[in-house]
Amino acid sequence: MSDIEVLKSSLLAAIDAADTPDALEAVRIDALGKQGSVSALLKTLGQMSPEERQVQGPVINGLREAVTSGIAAKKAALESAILNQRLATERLDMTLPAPESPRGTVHPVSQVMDELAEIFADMGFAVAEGPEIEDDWHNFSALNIPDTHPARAMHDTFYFPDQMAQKDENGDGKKMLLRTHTSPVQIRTMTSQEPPIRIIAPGRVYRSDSDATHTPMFHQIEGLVIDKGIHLGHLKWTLETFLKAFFERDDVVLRLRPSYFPFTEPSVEVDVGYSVVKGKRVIGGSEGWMEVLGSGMVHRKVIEACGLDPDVWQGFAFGTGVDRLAMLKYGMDDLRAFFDGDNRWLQHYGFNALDVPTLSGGVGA
Ligand code: 2NL
Repeated sequence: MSDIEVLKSSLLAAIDAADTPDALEAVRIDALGKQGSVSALLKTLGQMSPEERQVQGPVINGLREAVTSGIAAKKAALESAILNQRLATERLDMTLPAPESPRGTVHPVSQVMDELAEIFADMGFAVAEGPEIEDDWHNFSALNIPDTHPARAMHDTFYFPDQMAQKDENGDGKKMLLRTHTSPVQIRTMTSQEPPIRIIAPGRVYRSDSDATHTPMFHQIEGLVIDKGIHLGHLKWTLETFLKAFFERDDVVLRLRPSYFPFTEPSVEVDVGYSVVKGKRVIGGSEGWMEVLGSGMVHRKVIEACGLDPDVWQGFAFGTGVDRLAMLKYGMDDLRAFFDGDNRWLQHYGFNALDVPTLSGGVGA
């Protein structure tokens, strides 16, 4: 056997014997590294005569290839053995419960929205949704709030720049804005569906207003009923039934006060009575009054603007802040904390995702 053949069989034996990636790497450095035995042989080729090189070249390169491929094959075998061992010893049973209690919670605003949808579904109301970017016709004009009406200024509207105006059917520019209330959703429902209509429209609304009790984005829910022969009695029954279900008390007392909204006539503001227990206000009784809702009979101009005959169709509407309802029901006192995303607050005030509100279970239980 030539020296090269002896070296080859000893290197292949070393490769075969290497039982860890580290041992194999040591063999590789020994043979193919800068100071390696195979590298040394390759260097001798340079000093050989052309005739000699023609004979030794293929032999030495054959050795290098045999060692290189032997190492690659062994490396793959070692790695798959390690993987198989890990697969056999490490297992993750995806059917086991999470090792720690679930961390996510349902935000109080989402919880209250789900409660409201459940309460109103039971009274035959569907949930309607619409765009948060609106045009000024759906947000204002259709609601009997003309261009010059002070309510437009009162609403602290976020307008988009004029370049972003959309074209209406006549090619006229429509001023675009972030909706200041969810009323445009109800306008869109009235212009696209035949009465009778019974909907609630919950969602985000925007006003350029920010202090301890106002955030530029907040949540509103409005309700709308359009049918024949609807009157204030229907409004009062609906709101009383809703508020008793929401606050989960039969002793909820309502007080209706005359008020003004451009889109309702007459307009009614609704207070609920509270009593003071251990220095804290609780809903129920009538020691004091808290304003919770605005409402009224839909103005005939609004019904007309939606293409309906106000002598045939009448209705009532109401609106209130979801954030405020959540604060009242669950005893939170800082509105701004709602939108901070502070995990400690969410852990404290959040709800279990598996507790879906139901009337039979008590909506907020
Ligand atoms: C409030 C008062 C209110 C309405 C909203 C309404 C919608 C249509 C027609 C007529 Cl399409 N009215 N919505 C009516 C009265 C009051 O909201 O204080 N919201 C926070």
